[in-house]
Amino acid sequence: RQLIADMRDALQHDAFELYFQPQARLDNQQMVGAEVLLRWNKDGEFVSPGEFIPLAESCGLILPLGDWVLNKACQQAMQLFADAGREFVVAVNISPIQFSQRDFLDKVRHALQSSGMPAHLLELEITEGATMHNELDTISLLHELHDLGVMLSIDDFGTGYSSLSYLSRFPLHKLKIDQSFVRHLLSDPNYLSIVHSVIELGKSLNLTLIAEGVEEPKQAELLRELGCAEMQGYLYSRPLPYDQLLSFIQRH
Ligand code: G
Ligand code: G
Ligand code: MN
Ligand code: NA
Repeated sequence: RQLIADMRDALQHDAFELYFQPQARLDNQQMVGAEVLLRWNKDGEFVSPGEFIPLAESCGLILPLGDWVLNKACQQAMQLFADAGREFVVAVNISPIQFSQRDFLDKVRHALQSSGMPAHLLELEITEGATMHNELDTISLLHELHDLGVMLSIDDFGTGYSSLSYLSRFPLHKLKIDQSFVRHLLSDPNYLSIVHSVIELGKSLNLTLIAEGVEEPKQAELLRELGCAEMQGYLYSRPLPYDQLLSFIQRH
């Protein structure tokens, strides 16, 4: 496909850009982190990662692209901390294909070392399911990443089909409650029950909970009452390019 060739070209010519979506504590609205979201400006138009990430995964380009994102995220994070005069956690999405490579740990170590990024400020978002089919390898890799000091979160929590038993065996820090649950939180009691249960589960396992896709103040209020610690969504901020993130931080 032409789009694959265009992607290779874009990677060589720096046409990808990182956006950052701020994350906040629900009790005091303080910004605690930001998720890195990849953007591709293709001839003046943005192509959605929902479209090009699966394509990059299907042709292997996700590996050099994922490396680029990881390194760029650490470099820009260090620059942001300097420009903003404060530090926060920066979360990077990791494709299951990256995660299943033997040299993934080395890649992470390299990104930290070459940027000077402190490990505890880097969060890796992995998804349930695909990463977990080879459980023993997954567990040992997660422990090595944990020992390196990085934060580990489960993205889109609740949408995969893996058994929940991995939660007790993986050295995780955070669960990201998928936005599909948050979207129906106020209108559908079944979703309220699910979110309530996920929060209780996370709390009992000592995991930080962050709700994704929070768009309305009433959703934030209910999530806070239910015991969810953090939020991410349009209510707090859209994903922002570097300069806008910097002014967002300076305003908050
Ligand atoms: O930013 P947006 O909501 O359009 O992202 C759509 C999807 O693309 C989300 O599932 C998000 O996790 C994924 N995505 C965005 N940036 C990256 C990235 O750098 N790496 C990977 N693997 N996925 C990403
Ligand atoms: O799969 P992942 O959770 O990484 O995807 C995050 C995606 O969700 C990004 O593409 C981001 O643009 C999108 N997003 C972030 N906040 C909101 C929100 O409040 N509402 C909606 N509809 N999408 C959001
Ligand atoms: Mn994510
Ligand atoms: Na998600």
